[in-house]
Amino acid sequence: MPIEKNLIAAHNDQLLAQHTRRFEFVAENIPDVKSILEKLKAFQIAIPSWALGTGGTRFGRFSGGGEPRNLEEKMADVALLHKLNRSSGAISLHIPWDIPSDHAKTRSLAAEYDLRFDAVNSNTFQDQPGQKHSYKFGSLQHVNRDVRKQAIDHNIEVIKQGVELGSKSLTVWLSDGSCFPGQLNFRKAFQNTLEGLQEIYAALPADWKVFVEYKAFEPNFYSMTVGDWGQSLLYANKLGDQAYTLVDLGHHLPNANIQQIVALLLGEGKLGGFHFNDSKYGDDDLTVGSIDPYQLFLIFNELVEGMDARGMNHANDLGWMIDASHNVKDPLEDLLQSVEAIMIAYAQALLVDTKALQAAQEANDVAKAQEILQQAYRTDVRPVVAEARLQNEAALAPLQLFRDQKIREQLIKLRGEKTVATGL
Ligand SMILES: [Mn+2]
Repeated sequence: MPIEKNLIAAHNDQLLAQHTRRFEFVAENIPDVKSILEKLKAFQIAIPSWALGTGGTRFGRFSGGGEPRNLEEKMADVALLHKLNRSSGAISLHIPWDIPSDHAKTRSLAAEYDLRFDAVNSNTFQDQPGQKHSYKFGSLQHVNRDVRKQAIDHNIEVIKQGVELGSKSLTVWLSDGSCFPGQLNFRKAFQNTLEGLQEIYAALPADWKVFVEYKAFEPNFYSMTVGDWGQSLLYANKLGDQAYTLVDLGHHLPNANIQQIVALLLGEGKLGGFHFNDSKYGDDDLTVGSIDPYQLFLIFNELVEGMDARGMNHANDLGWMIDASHNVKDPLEDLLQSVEAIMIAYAQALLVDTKALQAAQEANDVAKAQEILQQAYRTDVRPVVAEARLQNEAALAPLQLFRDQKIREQLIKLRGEKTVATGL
């Protein structure tokens, strides 16, 4: 269900005068606004194939209408988001929920939509129909070699699927761990997992990366075998140069200083990818920036500072993805809000007067350092982000256009009132 270019142009025409006034007002005080706009225009955030349906909790799922029923429709939804904001030019597939039946066809559809394939994701946290061994007691950590082998083979299969699509990375998130004291020998679980990851690593093409994602708790509640960034970094260091840690914002214990974790991982050259979401209590999978936009800004401040220090390309050198579910919102509206929140935090981080901040730090001028950060954070950069969209021929106000065009209603007409996307 494509949105025509002329609809976007008409929408922009309507908002242009107001936008120009707002943009000129803020741009006047940003000396390098042109280079910030170029960075914003280049920045792309991958949409995971599982985020396009209404998510659920352990207790229930209340599907919305017009959800995508297959991979082609999921790609169409991402294409729609990308048309609206030109910042969602990648899709991240989850295997086995989204195994392409025809790779050439899937690739050409992606090219038509101007989408690339971001990291592919394996799944050893569920048992699939017909699966020989159960992951009830873990996958790569499992005491039984046959179960571990099955999990390794699955990950290698996911790499093969990714190669067919032109993806360049594999994300491994393991639900492995234990629910009760005594259930698991921690050291053996770590060793089994490491050996499994080593076999998977050996199957990586030379130009691929593997991301080891960690999570503090859930579904296991006593221990997680990749439970924090330290454990993930241990695996990544032992695996080799193609292995990196992946930071999912929701996978920390409350009040964790994620910005510091990001800074240290970047400093070690071991930060590979990012999963954006927001949370109040744990892995809540809420809309990015909906709970703590200041923390998101502080994280981006470390990302920008750390990437610049290493001469990295902001747009391409890390994997950026949203990883959230939407229990009570339209998934597409939620994703538009999430991308907007990421772009705002990124733009604010680009505004930070780095030289002045470094000088304040060197002088132990704590108050000044805080002023510098908050000066950037409290700047309303929404018109700057909108201007980047305008220059990319996207919509000045994507969510408004989505609603004005009654896109969800059209999707319901097209796909039906009761459709359920594969995923969580
Ligand atoms: Mn994640």
